Amino acid sequence: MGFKSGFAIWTSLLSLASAQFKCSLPAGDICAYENATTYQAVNAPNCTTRGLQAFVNRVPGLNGTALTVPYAFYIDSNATLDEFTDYVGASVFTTDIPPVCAFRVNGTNAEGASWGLGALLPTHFNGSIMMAAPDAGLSWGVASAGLKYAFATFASNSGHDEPDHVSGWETPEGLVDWSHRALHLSTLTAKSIVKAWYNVEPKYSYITGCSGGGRQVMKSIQTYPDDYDGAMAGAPTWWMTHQAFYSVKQQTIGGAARSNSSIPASLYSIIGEEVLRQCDPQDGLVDSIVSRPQGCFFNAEALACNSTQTSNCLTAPQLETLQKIYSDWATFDQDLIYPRTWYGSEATWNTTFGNPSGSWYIENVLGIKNFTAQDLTYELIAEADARDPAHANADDFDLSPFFEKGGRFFHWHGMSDSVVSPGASVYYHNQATYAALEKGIDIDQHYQLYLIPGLEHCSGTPECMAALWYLAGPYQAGNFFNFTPANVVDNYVHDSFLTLISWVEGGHAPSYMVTTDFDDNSDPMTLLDNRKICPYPKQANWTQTGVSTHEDYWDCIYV
Ligand SMILES: *[C@@H]1O[C@H](CO)[C@@H](O)[C@H](O)[C@H]1NC(C)=O
Ligand SMILES: *[C@@H]1O[C@H](CO)[C@@H](O)[C@H](O)[C@H]1NC(C)=O
Ligand SMILES: *[C@@H]1O[C@H](CO)[C@@H](O)[C@H](O)[C@H]1NC(C)=O
Ligand SMILES: *[C@@H]1O[C@H](CO)[C@@H](O)[C@H](O)[C@H]1NC(C)=O
Ligand SMILES: *[C@@H]1O[C@H](CO)[C@@H](O)[C@H](O)[C@H]1NC(C)=O
Ligand SMILES: *[C@@H]1O[C@H](CO)[C@@H](O)[C@H](O)[C@H]1NC(C)=O
Ligand SMILES: *[C@@H]1O[C@H](CO)[C@@H](O)[C@H](O)[C@H]1NC(C)=O
Ligand SMILES: *[C@@H]1O[C@H](CO)[C@@H](O)[C@H](O)[C@H]1NC(C)=O
Ligand SMILES: *[C@@H]1O[C@H](CO)[C@@H](O)[C@H](O)[C@H]1NC(C)=O
Ligand SMILES: *[C@@H]1O[C@H](CO)[C@@H](O)[C@H](O)[C@H]1NC(C)=O
Ligand SMILES: *[C@@H]1O[C@H](CO)[C@@H](O)[C@H](O)[C@H]1NC(C)=O
Ligand SMILES: [Ca+2]
Repeated sequence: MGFKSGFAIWTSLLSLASAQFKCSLPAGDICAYENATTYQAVNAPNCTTRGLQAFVNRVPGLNGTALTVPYAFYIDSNATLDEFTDYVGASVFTTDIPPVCAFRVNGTNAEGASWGLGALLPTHFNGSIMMAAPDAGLSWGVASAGLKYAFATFASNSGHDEPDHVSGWETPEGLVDWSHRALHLSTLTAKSIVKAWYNVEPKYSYITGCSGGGRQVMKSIQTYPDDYDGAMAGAPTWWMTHQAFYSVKQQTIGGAARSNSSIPASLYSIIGEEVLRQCDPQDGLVDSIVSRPQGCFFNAEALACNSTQTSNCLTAPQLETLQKIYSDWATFDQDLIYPRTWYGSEATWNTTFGNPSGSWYIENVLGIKNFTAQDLTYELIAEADARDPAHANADDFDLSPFFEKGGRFFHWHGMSDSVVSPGASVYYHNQATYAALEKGIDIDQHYQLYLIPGLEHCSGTPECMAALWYLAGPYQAGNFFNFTPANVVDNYVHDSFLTLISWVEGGHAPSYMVTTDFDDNSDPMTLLDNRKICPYPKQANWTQTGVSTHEDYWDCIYV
């Protein structure tokens, strides 16, 4: 069927959304997706490698890019889904999705770019698309979780399939692809495919990602403000040059392994328990969660060894190391190099502190081979900033081009993240606020930052805290669970992605979000409780007029 004749059929096939997009909000609340118009896949080819190849060959608007389709699967049941996930190794691909054609496209163009695009095109979609930002390879799990919203969904590979730390991709062109170009070209390819497939221009475009994917999201809205309308970035590694040196700093902060100043990993949980003992009540509620690590006065002496306590305690040189861990890293002039690790992140220190293991960015991107802690100097960081290969730092603080075309940016970060410091997100938000102020823009209407108490890097929480860290939305849902819990996803305050959609399409800037936790973190149907999280710099405070396990009894206040 040609694209032209498809148009006539499409106009006669406008149909209502299926009952699957059900909404259960109190009367008066926005629930745009209920009864939403959906569009049929009027021009869809047979979902085979051959059918898809013929289709992409004819997709207009790609200016002579070469597209190849290495594989395609039609998924109409959980059985075919298994076949597909086995093939692409996507362990958390969500089950119970609408029928989709799943395929990969490899693209190249004359400028030397190359990109891999994963596509999940349902037989009906509601006019909007979602991209899973590149992290390592194609994030099929995240893309699959976006199908819940009746979107056509995609994933980009940032130009290479292997994780970033596996070297081999860092050619000059590979660096540009990784920095921003592969995602941009994946986006243009996706939009052209959608237009040809459904005979309708994509209406709204969304993107989500965490960590390296969070950097890609930020780079996208900074470099190509027209690509997306709604962007969600978690724990972004936006400050690559400084992030990389901080990772080395973390590995060596206590000096040589087993020196008298190094803190053995066996003490991390003991430090974490003491932090919890002191900082938990300081936020106003003893609930095993450190909610205001920035405001905690921590007395590290409580951990000191003495004549009666000689084990499970810290010596004087170790206490000095601890002091360094909890302090911002700055130059002699007090310019910030990288923000400190926050109280309440100790449970993950075994992945970040100690164990010198090098840095792929310093070795393979900056090309400083056999880098060791002894080589670390301020001059080297300044040199890295000056070079910033392929300008991978997402450090443009002026988001006005994105704001002015109606773009909305939802930024989130866990307070218990020791991999990417939450302070790096605060720093970016502050700088972006100053840049917006200069242009007379009210930043809260366009960009909000949510710091989530007790959340580690992108997902998870320390065992001793059991904090509420789940904010739903495709990133967390698709990356960590293989299904989306229906009881969290149908309501826009409980699903951060619906919040973003309502913000973009309805102009409703959120005033808070809700996080959730579960009895059993591997089973998201076992909902335990909910709590408000607040747009920075506001913080959640229990009203004491009802249970602390329900979001209604929390306020967002300036502390
Ligand atoms: C969706 O349709 C049902 C049945 O017609 C109606 O009761 C409901 O109010 C509609 N929802 C919205 C958001 O328009
Ligand atoms: C799909 O495949 C069938 C059987 O091979 C063929 O008859 C049909 O023309 C194909 N349709 C499209 C749209 O390519
Ligand atoms: C093709 O060219 C048009 C016009 O210059 C441009 O807007 C579009 O982004 C290009 N598309 C790709 C995939 O390069
Ligand atoms: C094309 O896709 C396949 C995966 O099916 C991948 O192994 C291959 O490296 C890709 N080629 C390019 C140039 O990206
Ligand atoms: C697929 O699996 C989900 C979750 O396990 C289940 O709810 C659903 O009924 C299954 N769908 C089909 C078509 O078997
Ligand atoms: C598509 O669905 C989302 C939520 O699932 C909704 O907010 C949006 O309005 C829908 N878009 C269209 C064009 O119907
Ligand atoms: C720690 O080790 C250094 C170097 O070996 C030594 O000079 C210092 O006295 C030691 N400090 C303590 C408190 O043991
Ligand atoms: C020694 O340290 C432990 C805890 O580390 C503390 O409970 C105890 O009071 C201290 N004893 C003295 C004599 O300071
Ligand atoms: C780090 O510590 C946590 C909490 O004690 C534990 O669950 C995890 O397995 C440890 N990870 C490594 C790499 O040692
Ligand atoms: C780095 O170290 C490896 C072995 O440790 C050595 O073979 C190599 O020559 C070194 N490279 C440079 C550039 O010093
Ligand atoms: C938090 O709420 C409680 C109860 O309403 C109130 O007493 C307290 O002052 C609030 N905390 C702050 C920092 O405003
Ligand atoms: Ca607390």
